[in-house]
Amino acid sequence: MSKDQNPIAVPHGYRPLDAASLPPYLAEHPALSARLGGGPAAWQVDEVGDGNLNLVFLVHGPAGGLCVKQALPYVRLVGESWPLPLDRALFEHEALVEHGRHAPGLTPAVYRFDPVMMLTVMELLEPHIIMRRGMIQGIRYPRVAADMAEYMARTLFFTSDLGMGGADKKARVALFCGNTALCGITEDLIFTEPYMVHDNNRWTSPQLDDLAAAFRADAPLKRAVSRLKCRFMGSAEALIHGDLHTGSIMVTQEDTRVIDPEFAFYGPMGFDTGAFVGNLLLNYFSQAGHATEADDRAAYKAWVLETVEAFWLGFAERFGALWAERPGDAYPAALFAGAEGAASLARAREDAIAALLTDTLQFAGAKMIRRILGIAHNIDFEWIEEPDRRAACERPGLLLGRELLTNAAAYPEIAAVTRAARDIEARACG
Ligand code: SR1
Ligand code: MG
Repeated sequence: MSKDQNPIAVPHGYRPLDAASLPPYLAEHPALSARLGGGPAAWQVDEVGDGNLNLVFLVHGPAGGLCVKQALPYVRLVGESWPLPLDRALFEHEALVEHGRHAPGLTPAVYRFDPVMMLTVMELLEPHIIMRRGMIQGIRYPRVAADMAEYMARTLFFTSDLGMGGADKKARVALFCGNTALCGITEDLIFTEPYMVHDNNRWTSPQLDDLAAAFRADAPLKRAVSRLKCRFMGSAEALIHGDLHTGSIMVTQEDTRVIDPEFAFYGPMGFDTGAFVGNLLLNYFSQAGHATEADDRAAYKAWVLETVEAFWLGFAERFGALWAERPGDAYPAALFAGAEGAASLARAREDAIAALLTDTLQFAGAKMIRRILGIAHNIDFEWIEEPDRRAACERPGLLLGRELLTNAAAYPEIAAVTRAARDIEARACG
């Protein structure tokens, strides 16, 4: 489709900004100018968007900084031949504000949303870096497991039927139902394309041709991923971030912030927890590709798996505690009176969290496979230049992804998953 045929609705007055046009735009808004200090001539603007979809500007002034994210009417990764609705910026803003309310201090502050320019002006996070980039360098983040456990426990619990009233929740479900284009991307790119011949797919070839072909012919795997796709499409459990990989997390040693919830909608909680776990596991497998003579990355790999375990155990504990403190409409207190009732409700909580671990592992598996066989890859692997070395890291990632997707119930404890990661890697290298 050419640019002229692009059917995306563009609000009157919308124009993509650049380093020259952003300062005059910001100067029109006194509250924003005041944060920067001085005038437009003194503001340094850098466009740093390295994601797949948007423009991202970092602006520095004499008194402070801002981050500006603007939606483009097409997929940046591909170009104008792939149109994409601008209203994703609206859903992102709604989710940023709501998740920020439920998980204070774990998202960037939002200063302004412009529904014509489809841009959000946010707190400039400095000296934070994208977690994925830090992990590739082998940097440990001591807070990240607990912070991500807290973020997901709070955002998922308080937007679910466990933590809010039924009528309010249905109104929020209705609002986020409009984010169909971004849900469609996930449905196609994660749950469908990697399992078929498709122009969008790519992998390290010819090294992984055998596994790509085997997955396309794998009936149990295709049944499992299709069941999961159906869960993704039909389970309005909570307001999920929708793209919670390690590229959507900004970190320092002391601070963790979750950014970029433009894929947000009411979906299965395990999609968020699984995205985080799956991307940690992918990083684990990539470490051998970043090892040097001076650092074999063995200690860092152990830290990555400790982080997987600490995240899940922390999440389960915090989610269960919120539920115990604040029983909502879905499990009415009237049904669980007295000591026997309390024990029965505790059992219900344990069962639900155990089921959520199974969902988490299945979604983690799907996320791992799509980043190796689908259109959008991770720099954890992409930055391993030598194809044989890269494929040797990707192969165990694919194998564990398949195992989690098809056999998640065999992993009732998170420690069994980290053990499987070590075993699969050892077998692939042995
Ligand atoms: C065409 S968009 C590809 C991917 O980028 C985003 O980060 C999402 O993960 C999406 O699937
Ligand atoms: Mg993103």
